[in-house]
Amino acid sequence: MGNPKLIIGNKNYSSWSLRAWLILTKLGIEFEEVPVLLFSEGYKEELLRCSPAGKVPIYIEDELVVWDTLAIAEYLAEKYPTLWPSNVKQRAQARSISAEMHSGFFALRGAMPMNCRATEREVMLTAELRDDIQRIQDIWTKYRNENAEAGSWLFGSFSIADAMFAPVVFRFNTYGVSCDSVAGEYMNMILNDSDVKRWYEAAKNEIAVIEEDEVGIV
Ligand SMILES: N[C@@H](CCC(=O)N[C@@H](CS)C(=O)NCC(=O)O)C(=O)O
Repeated sequence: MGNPKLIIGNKNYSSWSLRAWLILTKLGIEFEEVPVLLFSEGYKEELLRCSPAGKVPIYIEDELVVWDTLAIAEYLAEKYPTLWPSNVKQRAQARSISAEMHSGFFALRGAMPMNCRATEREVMLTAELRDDIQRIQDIWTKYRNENAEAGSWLFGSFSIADAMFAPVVFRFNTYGVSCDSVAGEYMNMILNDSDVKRWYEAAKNEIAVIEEDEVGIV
């Protein structure tokens, strides 16, 4: 039995890769990172050789292949239950906001693609985009306020919910979205997290450019 593998895309652009990577990294288990440059020649065939969905992230443990971020997160949480809050009601809340992120926020995801190394980008704030931004700040504020005494993550300790929102922090940073106080503190905490910083440094050193994710240049 070797170490598990995580196939990820470009660190600068692949928000789903960041989520799965952060979960594994926070567990502190050894795993092998296998980078695939998205949209480079042959990348799709390479992904399809590993997973029928042909998308990153892909988690491989011996014969087992798990794809799709939420499925990877849930599989890991079965083995490492601390990835969800221990309280059943908080667990339901954490799952709700994680699922909300996984299945929604299309205005934000469309208009503000993750581009970790880019700064001072500006995009048009449509009503739908404003609503997504507000909803995310409301989520951060509510759970930080409720769990402030338990630690600095949404539910006190790090959980899958924090990983789900980590790429949003990079998005807000790139496109100059400022947050209210409690949400702003949470955003800064994530930006200063040592693992998130490690991802960011690697993203900055990448040279591949995905043109369609280079938006908001002023
Ligand atoms: N629902 C999937 C989405 C995965 C996804 O869209 N990954 C993107 C990168 S962030 C990808 O593989 N893009 C390359 C492609 O679609 O060919 C998940 O949660 O993992």
